[in-house]
Amino acid sequence: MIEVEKKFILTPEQEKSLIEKAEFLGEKQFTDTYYDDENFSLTTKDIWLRERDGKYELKLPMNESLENRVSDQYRELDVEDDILAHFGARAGISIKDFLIEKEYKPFCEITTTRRKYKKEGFGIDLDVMDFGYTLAEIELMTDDESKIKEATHSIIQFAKDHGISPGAEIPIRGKVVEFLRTKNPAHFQALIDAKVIR
Ligand code: V4E
Repeated sequence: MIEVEKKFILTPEQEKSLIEKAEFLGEKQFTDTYYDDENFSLTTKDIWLRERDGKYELKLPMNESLENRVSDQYRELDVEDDILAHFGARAGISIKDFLIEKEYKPFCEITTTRRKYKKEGFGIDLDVMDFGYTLAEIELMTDDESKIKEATHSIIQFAKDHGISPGAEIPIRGKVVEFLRTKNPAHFQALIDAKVIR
């Protein structure tokens, strides 16, 4: 299954409309630490390596090239051996030693409080971050890469039904991008130069 998701910044009224009659699935808090080297070798290729509450996860772009990106879809690896294999790490090395060898260091730490809801088959995540940023994500599962566009369209329609217009001309900044914009302008600029963000 492929998770198609779209981020939104909501007004209190839009949030109220979205969660009205939605099923509340629970609240959780997690802390993410993101890693890269001093040349931003990973993130300028749109590769995101993080430790979430002690568990390593890697998000890889599904687009063929940054210039030809068809959607903001990522492939996710959450098994340490798969992550190490992706990087071609030598056999038997621990992920901690691999990070040291590659000089991948933490560049961002974010604690998120997430409330999860379900409504009409759509997943809704309301995220509040510890650095004063809030985001909503609407998600839909699909079983086929060819249906990503269709799923994205359904998400946009669902949002519109709740008075939320996506504003396609300005992509919503994810939490890490917003963190870098405010706290590490040099890294933020490197992502713009690499066309990972605009
Ligand atoms: C994919 C990505 C980053 C990694 C963080 O991903 P995100 O979905 O924002 O985090 P989160 O906590 O919601 O993960 P989940 O719990 O759903 O697994 S950091 C930047 N990106 C990509 C990105 C981009 N290319 N452009 C913009 C404007 N924002 C984000």
